[in-house]
Amino acid sequence: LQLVNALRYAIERKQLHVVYQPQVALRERAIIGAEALLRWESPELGNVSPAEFIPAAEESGLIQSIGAWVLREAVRQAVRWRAEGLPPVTMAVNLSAVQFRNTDLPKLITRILQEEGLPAEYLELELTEAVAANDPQGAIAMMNNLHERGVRMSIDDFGTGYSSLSHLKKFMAYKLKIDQSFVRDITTDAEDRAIVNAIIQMARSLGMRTIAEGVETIEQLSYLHEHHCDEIQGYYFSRPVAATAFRQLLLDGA
Ligand code: G
Ligand code: G
Ligand code: MN
Ligand code: NA
Repeated sequence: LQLVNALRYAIERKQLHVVYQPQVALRERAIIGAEALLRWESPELGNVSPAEFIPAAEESGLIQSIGAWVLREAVRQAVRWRAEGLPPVTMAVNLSAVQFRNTDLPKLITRILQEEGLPAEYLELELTEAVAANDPQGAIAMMNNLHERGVRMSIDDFGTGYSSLSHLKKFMAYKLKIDQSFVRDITTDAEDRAIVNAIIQMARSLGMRTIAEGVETIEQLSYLHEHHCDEIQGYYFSRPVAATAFRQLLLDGA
C-alpha cells in the first residue's frame, strides 16, 4: 500500500523517467531500435524496479495513467530524434497485461501518434508471450486492431510463455524477442542453442524477425549472428541509458 501511495503522485512529482536501450541489427551493424524502459526514483523508497511497481500499478489501476505517460514520453523522444535528423529508430514500448486488455488502447495509441506526429510504423509494442498465451483470442483481436493501425507488435520474453503454435501464426507479430534465459549460456549449453536455433527458424518460416535479449559478450553475439538472428539487445552493446546518451550512440553509429 505504501508503494501504491508513493506511486500515485510519482508522475506529478517527476520521479518517473524513461531510459532507452539500443536494438542493433546484426547484418547492418546499426542501431535500428530503442526499447523504452521505465525507471522510478522515489525519495522515500529509493530506486524501485518496474518489476516491482508495475504489478502494484496494475492492481491499483494506476497502470492506465502510467502506461499512457510512458507511451507519450517514448513517442515524443522518437519524434525529437527524427527532427534532429538522427538515423531513424523504431521505438519499442512495453505493454502490461492490464493495458493490453483495455479496449481503449488502440484509440489511445492512435491519438498519441497523431498528436505527437510519429508515423505508426516507428512504434513497436512489446507484449509478453505469457500475456498473449493467457488469452489468445483476445490477443489476436487486439494485435489485429493495432496492426491495422500500422503499429508493429513484438512478443517479449519469447520461449517462456507457452503460446501454442496455432495461435502464434495468427498473432500479427513483427518480431519475436528471444528471452534472455536462453541467451545467457548459449555458447556452452547445447539445449539452449537448440531452443534458440528452433525459435529463429520458426520465426523465419512465419515471416517474423528475431531479436535476442540479454546479449553481454562478443561470443554470444557471434553465435547469434552466425545463426541468423536479426538483432541483439543487451549490455554488450549498451545498458539502458538516458535520452541524451542514446542520442550520442546514434551519432557514433554501431
Ligand atoms: O529494465 P528492467 O530490467 O528494470 O525492467 C524490469 C521489468 O519491467 C521488465 O520485465 C520490463 O519489461 C518491465 N518494464 C520496464 N518498463 C516498463 C514499462 O514501461 N511498462 C511495462 N508494462 N513494463 C515495463
Ligand atoms: O522483460 P523485458 O525484456 O522487457 O525487460 C528487459 C530487461 O532486461 C530490462 O530490465 C533490462 O534492464 C534488462 N537487460 C537488458 N539487457 C540486459 C543484459 O544484457 N543482461 C541482463 N542481465 N539484463 C539485461
Ligand atoms: Mn521488453
Ligand atoms: Na524480455
